[in-house]
Amino acid sequence: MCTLAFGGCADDGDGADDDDHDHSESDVDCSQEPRAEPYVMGWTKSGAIVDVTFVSSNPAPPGKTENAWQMLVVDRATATPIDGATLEVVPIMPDHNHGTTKDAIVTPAAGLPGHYDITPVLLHMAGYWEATLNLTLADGRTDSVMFNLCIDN
Ligand SMILES: [Cu+2]
Repeated sequence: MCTLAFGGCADDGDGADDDDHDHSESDVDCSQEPRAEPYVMGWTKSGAIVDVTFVSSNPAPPGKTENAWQMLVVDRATATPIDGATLEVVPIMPDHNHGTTKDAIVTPAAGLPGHYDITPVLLHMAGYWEATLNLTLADGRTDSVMFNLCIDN
């Protein structure tokens, strides 16, 4: 039995990814989720080295589906767009101890300095998600930012 108690859902030991949540999504009310921030174009999170900004989301706001995001990465010190970075997006639902079931592909957006297309960001369940972006810059430095968002049913 999987509950929403602190610590999330225990693994049932079958070795499989637990996609068979039995907790309800129907009572998700994002207006009552204090951990989440509303999606807006231009939503920016700062790491130690970089600022990462939502240029677009399709759909907008992000939904319970395969989302296509475009992000802008700039150097915080110089406000210069950063090309040549390696990005990885890791969405998790901390209340349920699970991630997503699909890896997003990240590609530099042609002709747009510092812009990266990230798709599909599969948020397959309504509720509170934390999408962490791990970045490795061309010079080997690493940074990360986290977007805290709620997905409506
Ligand atoms: Cu979940």
